[in-house]
Order: sequence, then C-alpha cells, then structure tokens
Amino acid sequence: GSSKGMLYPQDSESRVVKTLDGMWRFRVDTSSSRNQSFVDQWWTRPLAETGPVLTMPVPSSYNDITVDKSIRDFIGWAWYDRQFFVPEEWANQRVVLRFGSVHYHAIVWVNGQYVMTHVGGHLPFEAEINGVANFHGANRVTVAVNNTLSPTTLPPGSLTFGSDPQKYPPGYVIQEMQHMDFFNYAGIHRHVHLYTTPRSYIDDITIVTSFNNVGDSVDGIVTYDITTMGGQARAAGDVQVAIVNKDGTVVAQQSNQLQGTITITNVHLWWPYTSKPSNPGYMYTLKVSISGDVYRQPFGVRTVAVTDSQLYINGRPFYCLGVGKHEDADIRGKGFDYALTAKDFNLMKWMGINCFRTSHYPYAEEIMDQADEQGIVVIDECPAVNIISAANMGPASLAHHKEVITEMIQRDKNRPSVIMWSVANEPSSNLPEAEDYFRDVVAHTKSMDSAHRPITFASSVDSNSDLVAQFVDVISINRYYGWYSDTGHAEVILLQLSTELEAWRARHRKPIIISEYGADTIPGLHQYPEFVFSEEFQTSFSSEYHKTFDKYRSQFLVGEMVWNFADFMTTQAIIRVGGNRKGVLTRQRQPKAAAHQLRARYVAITNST
Ligand code: GCB
Repeated sequence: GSSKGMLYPQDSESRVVKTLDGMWRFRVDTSSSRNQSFVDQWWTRPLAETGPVLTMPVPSSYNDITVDKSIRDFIGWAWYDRQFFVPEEWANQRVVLRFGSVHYHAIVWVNGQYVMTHVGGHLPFEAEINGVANFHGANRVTVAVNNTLSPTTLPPGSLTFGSDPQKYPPGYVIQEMQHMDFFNYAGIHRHVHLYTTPRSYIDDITIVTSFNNVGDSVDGIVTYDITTMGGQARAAGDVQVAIVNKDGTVVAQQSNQLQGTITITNVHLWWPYTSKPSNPGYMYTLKVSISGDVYRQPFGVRTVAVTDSQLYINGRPFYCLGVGKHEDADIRGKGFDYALTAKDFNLMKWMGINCFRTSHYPYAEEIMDQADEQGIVVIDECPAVNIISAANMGPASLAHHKEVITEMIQRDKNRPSVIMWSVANEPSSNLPEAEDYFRDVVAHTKSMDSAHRPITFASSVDSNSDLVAQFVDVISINRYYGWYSDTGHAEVILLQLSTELEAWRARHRKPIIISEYGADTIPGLHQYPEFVFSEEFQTSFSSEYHKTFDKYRSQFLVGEMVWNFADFMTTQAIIRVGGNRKGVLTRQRQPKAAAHQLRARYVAITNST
C-alpha cells in the first residue's frame, strides 16, 4: 500500500531529523504571462543563475519581509531554493523531505527533479527523496509557491483583472476574497525538515482513549493501531509497545500486536487547565518499537461527549471560555514562530482562556503541541472559510474539502486538546446546494475519526434559513449585534441575542457555542459615553454579550469565544484600519481594556465552578 501516515518528524534511536529552516533564496515571477518561470524552467538551475534573488527567511510569509509593495501584494508563482547536504551514512536509510505547510499550491524539486505537489496551504506534506538525492555532495531544493485562490480552493477566492484600459494599467489584478477577512499571506509558513527512518518503518499510529472508574481510582483504556511500511510481513514478536508516563516510567506494555488495547491503572486523565486538577494537560507517550524502528507518540487519556444540552470532557460538563485566533503577527505574517507561540499561550492562560478555535485553518503542529501539553482545548477548523456560492459547492470543491479534512484528521487525530472538528466558517448554509454538500462533508469527517469527536461549523445565517445545522453535534454561531447591525447600540444585544439563541434551540435541541462576537477597537481611543471603536465601547458591548451568556450558560450554551484574541492583518478595505481591530490584544500582544475585562470574567467563572 502507499504511505498515509503524517507522524511528526522525530529523533529516536532509529531516526534523525535535520532542519532546512533558515535563509533561502527567493524571487517572484512578475512576467506578464505570470508563468515565465515555468517556460524558463527555473528549477533546473540555482535560482541565482536565472536572475536576481532576495534573501527570504523560512519559515515566514514573504509578504512583509521586504519594503516592496509588489511583493507584499504579489499574486502568482513565487520561487524559493537553497542548498543542503545529506550525510553519506543516510544512504541506507529512507530520507524524507517534509514541509509543515506552504501556502497555497506548492511544487517541489530536488536537484532539478520533480518530487511532489501539494494543494492546500495549512497542512504538512512529504516525500521520500532517496531517488533524487546526492549523498556525496551538495543538493538543491526548489519550491514554487502559488497563492492564487480559485472558486475550488479552500479558502475559495477569485482573480479580477482590470481589463478596461481607460481605467487600469496593464497587468492590474486583484484577488477577491469576499468573506475571507484575513490577509492572504503566502510562502513557506512552517518548518522544513529532512528526516530519516529505517527502510522498514512505522508509518502511522492511531490512539483512541477512554477510562473506567474502578472504586476510587480510574483505569485508562488505550486502544492503538499501528501501520508499518516498507518491510516484509514481520514476525509479530518484533512489535513492542510501551506506555511511558510524564516522569519517564513505563506504566504498561504489550508485545506482539500491531493493534491492541492497554490498560493504565490509576491513570492521570488529560484535563483542561481550568478544571482545577493537579495535573492539567497530562501527556503520556506510546513508545512503539518494531524491527529496529522506534517512534514515541504523545497522547492523553480523556473522553469527549455531547448530549442535547451539554458538552463533557471526562464526564464533567465543560464550558468553553474561549477565543478565536489567527496565525498572524508583524513581519512574519503567518510564519510559525516559537516566541510568538509561547507568548500567546502565556497570554491565554493569563486571561483564563481554556479553549480556542483554529479560525480559519489548521494551525502549526508546534502550536497544537502546546495546546496538548498546557491543557488548552481546541476546536480544530479546516480552511473552509468563504464558501459563499454554489460555485464553491460543486464536485471539485467537495472532493478537495474532503481531502483537506482527511489530512487534518490524519495529522491531529491523536491530540487530546482537539475535542471537536469545525468543517467550515460561515458558509452560505442557506443555499439549497449546501444541504447535500455538507451532509457529505460531515459524514466524511465522522468516518475519518476513529475517536468520533463531535462536529460543528460556525454559522452566520439565521436558524430558519440554515440547512446544515441538522448534521452537526454542536451549533456554533458568529454574531455581531450592535456592530454590523444597529451599530453602536449595545442596548439591543441582550434582546436580539436571546431571541436568536432561543430560535436555534427551538429548531435544534443541540448545545450551542457563540463562536464569535466582537467590536473593532483602536487601543488608546477613549470616548465616553461609549462610541464605536473606543475601548469603552468594546467593554460595554462585551458586557451585554456576557449578560446574555450568563442567562443561557446553565441551560444549553456550552461556550463563548470572543473575536478575536489579537488584532490581525486583512486585505485593504474601507472597514479595516490597519487590519481587523477586534482583538482584545493588539497585534503586538498588548492588552486593551477588553483583555482585562475578559480576564476578570473568565477567572471568576473558573473559580466559581
Ligand atoms: C466573521 C468572520 C471573521 C471576521 C469577523 C469580522 O464573522 O468569521 O473571519 O474577521 O466576522 O470581524 O468581521
């Protein structure tokens, strides 16, 4: 069979990881055909030999690195290359080249030879390169990246050319993204790794957990399924599986089975950090050894369940004190950054946030690792934002949407932090086409996840015209009363949001999360009585939402998520001043008054439960 695993690259007794992060060479294809780089076959020689090159950091978006507006706003093929070496002693190993993500469409060559293509900007892809690598001298990797969105990409978008010569200079083109309210940052956004495995290797590990109460203690039940590749059918005696706790002690083990169930007596369950257990985010490791290959898969033991009015983690009701986020920061755009990641988790915990949604695409694996380890719950959203017309719901869109969900679940299935999948953000779920489309998307998502996590999507249409909520387990709604409607009138919020919540509840007996509410706010702008864009407005507006949440919190409301954790960049638009300013933090992660307000609320709720 063909490889399907997407295990994170890891050093072990049998594996070596080397990073290809750093400064790469870079050039954009500015030809009028937008395709001259392919005519001239830029991958056949070092980029520096086919024209001038810039220095480009990896990982990072390329947009904000230079002082050139045409690179910031570039649409089309951008090219990267760099040199690397493969140690001679790796020649008898399997050598894999892996990209954490490249936005959007990527083609990779090694030493001028085609290696792989990937479509979709937020998930990892990899290929074995033994056949094209040079083990006795320098190698070159070339990556072509295209950020052009089309009606069938996720997110969808389209190009509009300024064809009227009276109005537009030659080559004028803009990318229309309608309801995609974030800058279409592009480039090699996450780590690039070169790693080895033995020829016969562990390809994939799937872990599903539950537990039993045994008197006063709890037994964890760990079901695992290992797939291997590249070897002869091996003797079952080659398989060793051990569960190692946080202190490094082996607490259970099993031999001879690629699939099995192991019990951990007196288990430490994985809890969100606001649940006041002694050990939030408790992670175990499943150490798998098979015929000389060793891989250590982290996991946590916890359950998730949904009833018609509650969400449970480990059998206890969980209320999401949440936030919508973005991968977004000055200079690096959507490039992964360890310092930013650590700061964001510290800020989330400072504010008492126990949950975030990966609005509006899967985040970097290193971010997800922190959620697992620190006990922050995640609603894992696929990049299906801006599905706004029937043209985005055809067979090609559907096939790609399912493929992206497959990749997302493949990557994140073992993460205890992930308690729910979000299959879309604000699709036009009122269109007749949406019903069949999302029936299929949701069924596919269910079928891919052995852990059967609940499914949601973030809705912007009203409960009467929506055709998709019938398929999901939890209803998430994004609402902007007092902002996009009745602007400035916070006094309508309690009434309008209550009416709305009750209408959804009457139509579907399902738990509800408010997955977005928020108001753009310029830090330092003060106006009293409160007026839109002032810090006073953001807090008084939020208070009205909070009052409404408190009314329904003990009933069927299972979470609230402010939009947004921090200010973030968008396309240029007259309603966006330096991007979207709905952050409770600035883009530089400094608190507005609303951050202190949120913190007081979340901490008080946590302390009272
Ligand atoms: C939404 C979208 C989000 C936007 C937000 C806004 O409903 O889901 O992507 O940024 O509204 O601020 O308009």
